[in-house]
Amino acid sequence: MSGTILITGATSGFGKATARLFAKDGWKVIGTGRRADRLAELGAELGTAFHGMVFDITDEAAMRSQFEVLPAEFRDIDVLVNNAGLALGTGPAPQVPLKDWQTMVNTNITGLLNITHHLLPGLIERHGMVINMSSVAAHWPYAGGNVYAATKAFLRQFSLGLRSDLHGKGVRVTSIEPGMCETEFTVVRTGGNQEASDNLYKGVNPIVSEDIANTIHWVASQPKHININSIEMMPVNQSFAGFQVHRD
Ligand code: NDP
Ligand code: 8X3
Repeated sequence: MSGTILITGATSGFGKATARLFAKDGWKVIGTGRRADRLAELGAELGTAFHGMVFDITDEAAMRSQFEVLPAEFRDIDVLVNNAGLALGTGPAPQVPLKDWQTMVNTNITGLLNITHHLLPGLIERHGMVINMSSVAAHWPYAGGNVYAATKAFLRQFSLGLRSDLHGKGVRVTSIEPGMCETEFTVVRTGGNQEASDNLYKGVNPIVSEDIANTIHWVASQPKHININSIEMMPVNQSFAGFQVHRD
């Protein structure tokens, strides 16, 4: 199977690896992100199979204007991968600036909803697919996860709700829920601290972006009558711990 796939957040990590894999497999790939230079590099690498769209996903008007100038050969989008997102901060809730909470909600939820709403009519027409990048954080609370984890729980539930509402329309929806994966995620989360990121993943043998790209490709390659509802995945070296108990 091949077609046209739009991947938000294709300048780095999961999105970039997914763009590469699908282009290699003969798909037309639209990649989005704020960093124009990264999209231009990817365009130079992938050639005419790739179209870059530069916009901040929190800016609805900018997103819409990019679709107005989308070349005709990329307009029939079959698969939307809602991947752009971020966490800000690892501290407990009372220490997190309100602005960081707002940025996470605006990016991970509002931006994702705007683009999904914009593309849904075409996805319904073409019996397409939506793949949302949630997280293990949607299921497993951890200290410092607060609003980031809540945005990812929203994504999982939105995916399931979308499936219900699109019942009978032939549109497939999947929530992918990965654990620790070494990308720019922790560098962004820690405000640019590469050392903190290196330390977090040291010895973990974490998921890598290509693993996620393979998972997305597998989901998109299922026969038309199969919907993968959700996939939770972790590195073998990550698992669960117990509750914390405070004693007075
Ligand atoms: P990266 O930081 O490597 O990539 C994030 C991508 O999101 C970039 O392409 C970035 O593009 C884009 N993005 C962020 N904010 C905006 C914005 N305001 N407007 C447009 N694009 C934006 O992280 P990952 O690849 O790891 O993360 C991808 C997704 O996977 C995220 O939603 C993350 O929450 C989720 N995830 C990550 C896990 C991990 O351990 N790494 C585990 C589970 C889920 P640009 O900066 O150019 O705008
Ligand atoms: C990112 C995975 O475990 O850092 O969503 O929250 S985790």
